[in-house]
Amino acid sequence: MILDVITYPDKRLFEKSADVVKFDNELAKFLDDMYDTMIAKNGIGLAAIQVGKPIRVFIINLINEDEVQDKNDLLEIINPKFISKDGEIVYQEGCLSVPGYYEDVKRAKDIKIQFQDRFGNLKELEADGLLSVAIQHENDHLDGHLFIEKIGFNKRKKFDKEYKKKSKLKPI
Ligand code: QAP
Ligand code: CO
Repeated sequence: MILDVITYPDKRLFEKSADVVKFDNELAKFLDDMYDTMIAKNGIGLAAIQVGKPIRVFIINLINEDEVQDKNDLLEIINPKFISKDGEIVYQEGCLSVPGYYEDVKRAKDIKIQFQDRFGNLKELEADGLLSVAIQHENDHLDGHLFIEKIGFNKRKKFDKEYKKKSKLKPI
């Protein structure tokens, strides 16, 4: 089932999500719906709060070397905790909740996280490059943060002005 994606400036995007405690069929169904939604909207990452559910869950499905978005590469990350962050990387980010806007964001280059899978099993993952960026971007959603909070002051001013103009033109 494809869910509606909440867009900026919806206040729910600024709420902190709560830990998952029940690893049941309802969670499994929700993760499947998140995947369908991310694919339908042409995304590579999606956090639960973006579809209105304030739980510490996100999914990431990057494009591989053959330029295919393979479901076998799907990552389902629940209750993530950062173990380490090192170095710096600048990457041009976008977000399904801020459609049509892309800007450079500086983040840690190398990260290590601990998380749970859909069954509640504890896992560890080391990442760099785009996967590291995607994990940090999605983890920010769990704490109520968007990438537009990490762009410079002047870029943010310009964004607010342009985005307001755009939403005035949008039909309801
Ligand atoms: C987060 O972003 C991310 O504006 C996932 O019109 C960002 O899937 C991961 C999208 C940067 C890694 C690097 C955005 C689709 C998708 C749009 C997305 C749009 C259509 C964004
Ligand atoms: Co996002």
